[in-house]
Amino acid sequence: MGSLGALLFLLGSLGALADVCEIPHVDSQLVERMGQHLLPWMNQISQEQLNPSIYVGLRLSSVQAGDMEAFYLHSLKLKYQQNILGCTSSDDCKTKPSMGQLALYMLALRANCEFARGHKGDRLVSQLKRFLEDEKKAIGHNHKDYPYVSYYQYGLSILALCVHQKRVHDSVVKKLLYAVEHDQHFYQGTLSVDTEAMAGLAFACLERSNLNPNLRNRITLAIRTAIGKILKTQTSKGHFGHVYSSPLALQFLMTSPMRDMELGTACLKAGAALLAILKDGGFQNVLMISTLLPVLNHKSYVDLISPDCHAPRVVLEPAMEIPSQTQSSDVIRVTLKVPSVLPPYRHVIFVPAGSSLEDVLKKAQELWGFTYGTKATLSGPYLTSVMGKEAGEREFWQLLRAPDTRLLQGIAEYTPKDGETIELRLVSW
Ligand code: B12
Repeated sequence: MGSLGALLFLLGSLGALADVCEIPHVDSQLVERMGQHLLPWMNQISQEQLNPSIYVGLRLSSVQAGDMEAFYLHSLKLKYQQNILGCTSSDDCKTKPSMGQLALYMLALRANCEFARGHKGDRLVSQLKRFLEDEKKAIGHNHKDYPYVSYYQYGLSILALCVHQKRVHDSVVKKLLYAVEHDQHFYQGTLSVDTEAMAGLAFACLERSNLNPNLRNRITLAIRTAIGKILKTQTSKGHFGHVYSSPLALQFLMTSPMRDMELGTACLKAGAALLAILKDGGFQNVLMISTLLPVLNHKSYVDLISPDCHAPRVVLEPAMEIPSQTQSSDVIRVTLKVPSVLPPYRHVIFVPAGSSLEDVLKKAQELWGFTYGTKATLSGPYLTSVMGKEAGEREFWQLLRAPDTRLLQGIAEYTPKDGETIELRLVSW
């Protein structure tokens, strides 16, 4: 705490000098440690585990995975091109990637300095444009309805097409502009910093590439609006929203050419807070790490407009095997509560200290009549059903610590403390 205080004090004085968005100097060993977390994932090339975000994160970072990188991209191409081009029967189509996954794949191609060209490239681009048109229709003329998927993936898809210099119709961009102008990126009364930042990244790309000249002024204004809204979410600790929203927020804020003391100081503070958490080993999720690595290298997805594919990057060595720590024999008590089903479920579960929430759910399923289902996503296992009840359209099973604190991590990463009550609540979003 003492050293963080000193760091913040130092930044306070530095703040007087910072008027663009930068983060404090990052120790290269820390970056390497972050990168090493991704290496085991690069050996997992099953369809379900392949994650274009890992590839993008590494290519925009100061570290590299050597030959594994080319092989990983090759596996991504096999998966995505087969899914898009080879989708002849309805069975094949079931595994079709979502709009956002397709967009991330396009970012991965660009991260390797490739443009979507030729027959395969055209199919990709038209597929993504079709998705966007469908989303636009779902939002409706009066902007009052919701996209089928999310505004996050809407912004991500515009960004992906933009870095490939593919123009989308003004009407598609206008939906995202309206959403930023009219505070539509709020869920349960809180701004989704990630969604706002993704929209901001898309606008920053459109502004630089001038792909929609008729909307230029509106885009510039929306960027300022998004910056203002994100700055307002900064917590006393320094995070934008919270710790896991800060990486994408910083990517966006870093794209701003605006010289502004408030922005400069806010970024230094957010960067210092993030670095303190990294030093404590606070980031484990691969998706999070892959979003953070570009920030540590002062890059963002917008740099994929003209990526530097020859930038020197340090080759990562696999992390040294740390002798497995003697497992704590302590047992903790966690109460699992599900009020959204009839009869409501409530049980005390005993698990070894350090167990994840997923371990608690497994134990409850094994011994205490609990059932649940998950689906694999790029962020890890996502809870889809509880006690046989599937979350419906625009619903999800929210994870909370009683009485009412929303968890910031998913079931695979959150580790409950002794005596905690975890609630699974079916809510609309
Ligand atoms: C939109 C969104 C949601 C929507 C998803 C529904 C939808 N139709 O899109 C809703 C509101 C339901 C949601 C719920 C949750 N979310 Co959310 N979500 C996002 C957001 C903004 C975009 C996801 C996305 O589209 N990615 C792009 C596509 C291409 O990737 P994908 O893997 O195919 O996307 C799917 C998964 O991301 C999944 N998903 C969404 N959230 C989460 C969270 C976890 C932990 C997992 C495993 C999966 C998952 O839904 C997406 C659509 O199917 C991200 C922000 C981000 N930076 O990723 C946060 C984010 C992934 N969510 C987060 C969290 C914490 C949650 C919750 C755990 C919150 C809670 N306390 O309940 C729950 C999940 C609970 C569960 N049932 O397992 C965190 C995860 C942080 C971390 N440490 O890993 C993120 C990064 C936001 C943040 N900055 O904190 N989320």
